[in-house]
Amino acid sequence: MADTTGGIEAFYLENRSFSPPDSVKSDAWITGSEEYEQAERDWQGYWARQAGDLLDWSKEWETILEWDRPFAKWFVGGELNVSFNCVDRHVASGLGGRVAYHWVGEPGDTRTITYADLLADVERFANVLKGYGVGKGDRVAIYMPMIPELPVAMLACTRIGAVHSVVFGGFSSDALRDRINDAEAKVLVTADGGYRKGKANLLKPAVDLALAACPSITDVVVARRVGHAPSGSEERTVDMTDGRDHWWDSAMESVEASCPPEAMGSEDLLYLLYTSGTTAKPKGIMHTTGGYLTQVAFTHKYVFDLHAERDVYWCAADIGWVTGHSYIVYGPLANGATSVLYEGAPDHPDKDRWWQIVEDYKVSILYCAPTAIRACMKWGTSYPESHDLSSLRILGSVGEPINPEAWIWYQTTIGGGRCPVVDTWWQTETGAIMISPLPGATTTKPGSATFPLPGISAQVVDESGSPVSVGGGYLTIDRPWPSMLRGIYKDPERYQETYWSRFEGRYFAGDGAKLDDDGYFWLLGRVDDVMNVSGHRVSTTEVESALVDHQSVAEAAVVGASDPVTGQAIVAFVTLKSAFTPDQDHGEALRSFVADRIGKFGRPKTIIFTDDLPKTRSGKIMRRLLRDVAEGRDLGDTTTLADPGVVEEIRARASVSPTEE
Ligand code: 7RM
Repeated sequence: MADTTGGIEAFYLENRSFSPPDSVKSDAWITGSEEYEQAERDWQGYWARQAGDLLDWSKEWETILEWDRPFAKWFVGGELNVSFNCVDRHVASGLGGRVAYHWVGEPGDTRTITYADLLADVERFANVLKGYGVGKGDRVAIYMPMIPELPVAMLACTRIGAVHSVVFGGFSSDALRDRINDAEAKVLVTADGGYRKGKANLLKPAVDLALAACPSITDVVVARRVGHAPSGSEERTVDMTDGRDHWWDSAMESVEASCPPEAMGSEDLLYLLYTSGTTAKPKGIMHTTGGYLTQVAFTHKYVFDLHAERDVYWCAADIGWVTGHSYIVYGPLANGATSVLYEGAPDHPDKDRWWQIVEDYKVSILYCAPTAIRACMKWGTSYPESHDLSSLRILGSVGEPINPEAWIWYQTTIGGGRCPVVDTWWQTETGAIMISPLPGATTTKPGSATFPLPGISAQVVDESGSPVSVGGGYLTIDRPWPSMLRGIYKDPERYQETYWSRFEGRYFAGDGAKLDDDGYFWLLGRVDDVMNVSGHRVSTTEVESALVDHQSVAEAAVVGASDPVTGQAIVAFVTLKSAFTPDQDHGEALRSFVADRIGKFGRPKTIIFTDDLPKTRSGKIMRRLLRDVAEGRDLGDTTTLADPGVVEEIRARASVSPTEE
């Protein structure tokens, strides 16, 4: 991770703080502290007001909140439909011609999808799903690139009350298989592939491999993306299994055009999203309907100061992660926003691709991860400087701590010094933004996520769970919020144990944080065994268990080492069984083995072979030491080691290990 502790104070002293310019203040939705005070006086009433103001309900709720810790139910008795709120109501109020998505394919092809287009597609696809027997509560797995069919498939599920489980397109077939099986999904929606870094990344072969061991799947819908290159010149054959696999376009032609939305209970399951925990088994995070949509709509409107009639909003995440669920699909659509949806990489065909898109579409709100900002910094200012970025008004950051240097570069080089930067802290589990400045209201400090939003109650606590008023500790939340996870699918004990047991009466987020003298929150990164690579969560245990599944591996320990661009990089220490030779080729073989198990993003950047791992006398691997070795630091206290010599040996090896380019 980039430096987030020692240097901050010094940096902050030089750069002071940034107050929103008057141009933002003049029409900002929230301009003062009254909003926070109001929300504090009656936080349940505050959320109820948001739910009523921002959403259309077909039936009013009876109870705002039922809280039987750690199980929350929001807006109990209320009914609504998510696709109706995201699409129909905008069309009905005369906004059918408004663009929902300016879609940009990586090869340069584009599509414009209005709210009326979206409605037509969602209704038809809902009928396609119904045709395969999908009904309320059934799970639908979605494994797709960033093409318009992806939000259409998600919204179609919500229209008929089916539960989607989107699996990021970068996951391997094994990871896809495990997620489908845990959710017992009935239907899989996919595509033949997608474009990334100039190449067609094929998905269907991975799907076929996975489905050999997914007994619950009866039907597969395949959208065409790479089967025909945009030029029409390149043909690809895609294996289709008779009776199981259906092309998206022919399926859409053979169904009725209209499909009425189902009224869903506020607490009906909306989606599952699998996320890495501290064990090898991913957790199916459950989000429900009314509270989730309330908080994503609320945060999308106020954190980004959205004025839907004139803003062009771009969240450069992938829909396969929670950021895309909440801030590419549900938040922006609930608010009737116009978004950019981009398929590919930021450096294809050249390193100015993002800035070209900002210029072409006059993007006014940009939301991305610090890892992308740091990559752009590394590429140099000439790329952004050769484009007109004057349309930008608000800049957002998410996924990792943003170091002050990157914050300031973002604010000045990209934002021209006039745009507030909103550093938004939240998690798959929180569903929506929890800690963030409000542009127009909050004076920011470079590198701080500032304060919990109105209605949110977060504290930094010490080892014993007592709140600290200044200084470092553990980030916790002490009362329910509307978009909070409702649990882990099929595992209520793990939910309680993982999130609500470390500190009495508190949700523990897994993050360290610090409060400064002014009460500003500074996020310090994970305190558990979860790595953060380019804003993607990867569990050390998950990578370790993939490695030890390889026939040659005796033992493996994985750590996240600081990386100037990706935040953390995965470094694996591997002990081979004696019949195998630790060399460069073998390192490559292990890296691709892990890529097959988890996906390319979970592949170790470096593998260090060692005859032994440093362990405490009780046999616990000393990760802190391994991290020190991986980061080339001096070793601290090694006296609790069973065999201190091991570290020196590992250190000698670290300098000759195979490392990615
Ligand atoms: C939205 C998302 C969650 C973890 C979280 C943190 C880290 C996210 C920030 C951040 C510092 C931020 N969901 N994190 N946002 N750290 N400042 N603004 O990323 O479930 O994939 O990851 O990401 O460690 O616990 S996630």
